[in-house]
Amino acid sequence: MSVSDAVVAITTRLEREEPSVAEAAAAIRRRIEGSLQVAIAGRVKAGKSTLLNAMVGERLAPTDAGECTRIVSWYRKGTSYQVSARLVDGTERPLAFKRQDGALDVELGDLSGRQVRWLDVRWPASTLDTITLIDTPGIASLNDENSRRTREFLDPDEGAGGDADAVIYLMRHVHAADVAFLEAFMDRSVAASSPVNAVGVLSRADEIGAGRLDAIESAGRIARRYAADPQIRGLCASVTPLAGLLAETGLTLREDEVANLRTLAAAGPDVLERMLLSTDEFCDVSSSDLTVELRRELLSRLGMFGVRVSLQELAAGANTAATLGPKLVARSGLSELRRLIAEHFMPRSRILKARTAVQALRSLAATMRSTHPDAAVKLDREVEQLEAGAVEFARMRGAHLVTTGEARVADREREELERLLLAGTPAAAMGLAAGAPEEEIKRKALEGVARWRDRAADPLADPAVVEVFETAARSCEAFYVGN
Ligand SMILES: Nc1nc2c(ncn2[C@@H]2O[C@H](COP(=O)(O)OP(=O)(O)O)[C@@H](O)[C@H]2O)c(=O)[nH]1
Ligand SMILES: [Mg+2]
Repeated sequence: MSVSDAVVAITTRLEREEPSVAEAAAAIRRRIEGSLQVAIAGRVKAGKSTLLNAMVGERLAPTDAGECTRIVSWYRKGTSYQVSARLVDGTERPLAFKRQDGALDVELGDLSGRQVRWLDVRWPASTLDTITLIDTPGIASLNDENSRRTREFLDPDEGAGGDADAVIYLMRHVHAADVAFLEAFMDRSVAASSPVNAVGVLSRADEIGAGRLDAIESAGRIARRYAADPQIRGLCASVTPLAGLLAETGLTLREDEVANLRTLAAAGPDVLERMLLSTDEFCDVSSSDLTVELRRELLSRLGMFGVRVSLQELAAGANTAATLGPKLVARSGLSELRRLIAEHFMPRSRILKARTAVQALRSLAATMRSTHPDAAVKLDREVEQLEAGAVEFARMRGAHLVTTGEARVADREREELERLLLAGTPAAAMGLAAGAPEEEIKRKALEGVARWRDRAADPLADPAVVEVFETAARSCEAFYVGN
C-alpha cells in the first residue's frame, strides 16, 4: 500500500468511527486527493506576486502596494471565476472583483485587511490544474504584521492553515541577514522545514548588473554559487535565477504596449542609447514622442532590462505581442523554474502531500488527547506505523539529513545519495536516463543494495550517516523489487 493509500485508510476509519473529528479527517482525505499546494515565500518585495502571475500566465496577484498584497491568498483551479474571503471569525464572504488592463482587482468593500484570514481565488486556468499556488505577504522583520501572517500561515502550530506541501523561496541578493532570517523562519515552519520540498529562486535577476543585457547570465553564476553554499543547500534543493517581471509581462503583453515600444524605437539608436542609461534619461520629455506617462508604464511592466531586450527584439523583427511576448519569456528563466518544479515537486507530489497529511493527523491526535484519550493513542500509533513502514518517508528523511549536512558524507557520495533519495523516478534515482530498460535499473539497484549496506556496516560511522546509508540500501531494495 502506498503512503497516500495508507493515509486515506486512516482518515476513512476516523470518518466512520470518530464523529468528533470526522469532518477534520474528511478534510485531510480531500487534501491528499487534491492538487499539490505550493507556497511562495520570501521577503516583502522579493517579487513573489509577480512570480505567481508568471506561473499562472495571468495577472491575478496584486503586486507592489495595496491592502490585498498583505493578505495570504490562495489561487486554485475553479470551474468559473470566483473570489471569496475567509474571515478571522471563520465565516466566508464572496467578494466583488474586476479586471483592469488584465490585472485582477479584488474589492474588499467594507472589510478591513485585519478581518481577513485569507483570500480564496478560483480561476479556470489550466496552469492551476495540478498545482495550487499560495501567495504570502512575506517577511520583512520578525515582528511586523506581514511577517506574523506569513509565519502563522507557514507554521501550523500557530493556527492558520499551515497547509503548504512545498515552498518556492525567493531571495533577491542573499546577504548574511537573509540567510539567518531564512533559517529562523524555516526551522519553525513545517512546509519549509526541509530542502526536500523547497526550491530557491534568485529573483529580480534582471536588476543584477544594472539591467545590462548579460544580467541573467550573471545572475545564473550567482545562483550557482548560492546553490553550492552549504548554508543555502540546507534550506532549498537548488537555486535558479528568474526575471519574474519579464516573464509576467511576456505572457500578458498587449498590442498597445508593443505599439508604444515601436514609437519609442522610432527615436533612433543614438537617442535610445542615452535614454536607456537611467530612469531620468528615459523619462526626459524631449527624447521621444511617447508621453512620459506611457514611458513610465512601460518601465513598470518591463523594467529597464525588459525595455532594452524588447527594443533589441523589435529591431530583429518581433514586432507584435504574439511574437515579442514569447521572446521575453524565453529570456526570463521561467522555463528553468518550471523544469525544476516538474522534476523536484511533481513526481513526488503524492509523498509531499502525504507528509503534510501525516502532520495534520498528528495534530488531530493531539487535539483528541484530552477528550478522547483512547482514540488519540490509537491514531498516534497508526501514524507511527505508517511513518516507520514507508520507505518513501525514510527516503525523505535521509535526503533531509544529507542535504542539510546533518549527516556528513564525502561530496561525491553526497551527490549520489541526493539523487538516489530525491529523484522522482527509479531510473533517475539510479542515475539512468528516462526510459532506461527495467533490467538496467534492477542491476544498478542490486549493486546499490550491496554497496550501501556495506557502507552502513562501518563501525566508526556517525549514527546519522549510518541511517542514511541504510535508507539508501532500503531504497535500492525497493527499486529492485519494482516499487
Ligand atoms: N525589474 C524587476 N522588477 C520586478 C521583478 N519582479 C518584481 N518586480 C517589481 O518589484 C516590485 C515588487 O514585486 P511584488 O511581486 O509585488 O513583490 P512581493 O512583495 O514579493 O509580492 C514590483 O514593483 C514589481 O514590478 C523582476 O523580476 N524584475
Ligand atoms: Mg506580494
